[in-house]
Amino acid sequence: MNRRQFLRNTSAIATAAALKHPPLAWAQAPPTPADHTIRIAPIHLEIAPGKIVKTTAFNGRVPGELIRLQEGKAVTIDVINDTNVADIIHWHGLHIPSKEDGATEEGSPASAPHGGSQRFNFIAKPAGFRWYHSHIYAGHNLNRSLYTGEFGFLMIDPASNPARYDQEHFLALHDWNGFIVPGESFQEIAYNHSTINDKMLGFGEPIRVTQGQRILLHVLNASPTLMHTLALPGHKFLVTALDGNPVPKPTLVNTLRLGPAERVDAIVLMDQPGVWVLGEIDDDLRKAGMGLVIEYANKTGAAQWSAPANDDFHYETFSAPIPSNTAPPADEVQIPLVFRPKFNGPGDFDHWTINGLSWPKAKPIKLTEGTRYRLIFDNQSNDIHPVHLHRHTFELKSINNNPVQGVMKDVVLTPTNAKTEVAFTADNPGLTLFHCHQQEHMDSGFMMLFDYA
Ligand SMILES: [Cu+2]
Repeated sequence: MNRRQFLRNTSAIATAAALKHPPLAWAQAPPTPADHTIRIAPIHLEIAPGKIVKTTAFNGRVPGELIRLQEGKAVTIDVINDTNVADIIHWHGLHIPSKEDGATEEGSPASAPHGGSQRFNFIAKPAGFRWYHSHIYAGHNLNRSLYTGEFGFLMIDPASNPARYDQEHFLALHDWNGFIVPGESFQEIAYNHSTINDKMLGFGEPIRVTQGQRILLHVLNASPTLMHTLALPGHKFLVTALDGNPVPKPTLVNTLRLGPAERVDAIVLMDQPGVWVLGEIDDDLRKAGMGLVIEYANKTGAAQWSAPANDDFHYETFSAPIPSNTAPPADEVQIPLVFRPKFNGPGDFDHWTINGLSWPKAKPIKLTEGTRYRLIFDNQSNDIHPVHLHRHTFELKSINNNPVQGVMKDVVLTPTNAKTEVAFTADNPGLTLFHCHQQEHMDSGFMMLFDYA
């Protein structure tokens, strides 16, 4: 609170003193109570008995509260920052104005430290599994932004919901206590612990099921930097939506693979009684805690794990039939975007460039409202990048020359040394951020803006 705000609030101090929280330094006076209030504050999170992670989180819990909205309805959300650094929350996967989107690069205001607050107003759309998370720079500070517990589920329910299921579970994958591993020529980030929601494997409540039930899983990869692949021995996942958008061809698969920020909706038919581990297929990550127990009624004993027959998760699997002519339409405007690392000297992270330039030097690319664009991601690196376009949904068109049709997403994993094509209609004027969702890549320059002419 600055001096002016302090004076303005003096009369309220007597009242405020009786309250638990001090008067708030509102950037804009809040006229009415918000529908939701999110307080960002430090917490001690117990991810297993005696294993405490010191982090920051929303409303004292990880993930933050499930925000459930009705498609097409207006919502107000207050964000209050009780940490000691500026922070901002991004509403990931929504088609909302730049000012409300929660990215300072697009002009959304951050919340000042020590009680600074911000009110967000928007119409909830499109329907589907979205999420919200800190969108602040972290750099080498692995206690900020997506390295923390600052993430939560945001579900926008459609006007009519045809899905049939007996139980619904929201699962967020996260890695904790990141540290920098010095490499010979470049640095990497590793983690001490992994969790699904707030608990390591074996320490959370199991998902209790009965034979014949259909369990709907909403899985979010909220890891700052790691891809994750899950399996459930003896079961398959019927994938119904990617990034919250129904897929053209729901298909049974052995694994769910998610890059940072990706979401998968999948239904699992419970038809193999037992006690099972739903977990990371990577043994080290599963042992670090990434998993949870699925327990059938009247079954006891240690949870069983076995590796899946294969890792069969590919975007193409869920595609609509491929048309005979896959050439881009004549009126589609192509935008090639080349991703390359720039060696930054020994002992530092690589920097990342899009068409040769790193943020903030990259010039915004102009879009014309109503035009259809094809982004051609040319990943000339040995890293898989989960690239994210704000405020829009795109259609996957090809992955490494394999055509895809009708799969709608807001993040796509672009394979190494290959081209990935997506198409979208410029239908939401305003500054639009595009970046790699791998926190360290994003912080090392892998970011640019689109703007409307
Ligand atoms: Cu990246």
